[in-house]
Amino acid sequence: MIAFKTDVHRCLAASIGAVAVLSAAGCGGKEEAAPEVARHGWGDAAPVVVVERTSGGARFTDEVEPNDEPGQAADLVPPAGIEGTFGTPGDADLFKVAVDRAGGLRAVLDAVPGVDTVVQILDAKGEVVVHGDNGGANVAEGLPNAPVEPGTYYVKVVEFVKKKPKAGDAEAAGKAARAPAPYRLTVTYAEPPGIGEEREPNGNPEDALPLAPGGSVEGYIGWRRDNDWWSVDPASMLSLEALDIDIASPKQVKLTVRVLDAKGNTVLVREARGRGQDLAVRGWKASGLHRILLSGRYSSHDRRYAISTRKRALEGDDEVEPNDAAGTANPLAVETGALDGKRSAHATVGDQDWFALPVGSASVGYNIDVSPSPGLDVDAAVVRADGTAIRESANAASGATEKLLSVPVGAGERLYLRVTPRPRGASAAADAVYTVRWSTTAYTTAPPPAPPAP
Ligand SMILES: [Ca+2]
Ligand SMILES: [Ca+2]
Ligand SMILES: [Ca+2]
Ligand SMILES: [Ca+2]
Repeated sequence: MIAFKTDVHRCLAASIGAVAVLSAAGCGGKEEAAPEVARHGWGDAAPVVVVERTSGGARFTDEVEPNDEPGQAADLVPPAGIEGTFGTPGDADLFKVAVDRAGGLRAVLDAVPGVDTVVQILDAKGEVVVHGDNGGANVAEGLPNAPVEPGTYYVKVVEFVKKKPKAGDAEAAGKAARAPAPYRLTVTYAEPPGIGEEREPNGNPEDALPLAPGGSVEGYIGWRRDNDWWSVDPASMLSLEALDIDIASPKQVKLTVRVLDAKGNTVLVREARGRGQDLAVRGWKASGLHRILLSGRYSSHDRRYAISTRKRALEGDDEVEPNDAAGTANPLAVETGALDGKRSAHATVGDQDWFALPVGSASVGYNIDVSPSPGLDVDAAVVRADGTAIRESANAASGATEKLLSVPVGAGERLYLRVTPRPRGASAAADAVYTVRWSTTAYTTAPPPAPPAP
């Protein structure tokens, strides 16, 4: 039987089996290129006639069912495209790729109206190598640079359905039914990475690619649980220099960045509060090799993140990161024995700063002011090493100074000033700063003065 059809996307017929599909004029084809008719034998299936169209160097062919299992998958030679159809809800379509080089495979499934889709790359055994699921219905899915070696792989596109109706359950099948949904899939080899671009696989610390202090790199959070490792060796930095790190986020991804020391201990974490939020670390200073692990919720096949770093000469009272816990606290007093002083610090997304109050041989009181830049809202507290607060100040107004007055510190007692940016407004800005001013006063355990009436 020969079925004559033009554009499967407009003149869709559900009868694409092991039958022929031939292009003809008259139904508003979306590809203007003159179709070329070829005869293909796909696996053990009967030979079929397919219409070949081209777009951007990729040749498009029509999907042929059944193709839900690796053994049924039609061959696909990149660069190539498929025009297919999600037939029954939860339909899976597999295409077999004989990869001829080590590098990256790129697969992009255009947005399908009303259908939530997933794209995967499977290895020769049918195991999932990477899983792309960035969003719900009407969202393009893709994998920018799935790591491959020469050999057999499968590209799998599937409609995500919460619960596939059981075979024979006519009622459930009726509820889940929808019109056949055409789709367009493109599979190409990714461009080889240039200098400063990630090279997959880089999902393990030993695969970390170098990020030179003062340099920049780019990469994709390209699929679910894509972890990208970078290594930073601060050996080339001067003793008074620290690194400012900016991470520009793709708008689809909710990023997390971790800095780990050579032993694999996490020394610093910054987590975006939503998709597309940029991250920053200010004044990072370390000795020895460290690694940066970038990961994210959701992914992007078409937009890269960028990590850029800049060396900065520290002033004497500048904060040094990491200082997000008691164990890494900066000293509150820059000069030993001082009775008052000042510190300057940055408050970036997900940041917390700890400053250790001097341990004295006599009991003393502390007055501490924390003054944020306009638009920044911080909370300040004097706390023990375990985080329990001795005194807190949480003025809700942005840019308002937090005051901690006559905080008693006993002889030999170790306490900390903890500054936490509030998760709102300009607290997120990479250049939000605050100043800490402190002085000593008489030791008293009397309750602090009552706050002014609102
Ligand atoms: Ca199928
Ligand atoms: Ca990646
Ligand atoms: Ca800070
Ligand atoms: Ca900090």
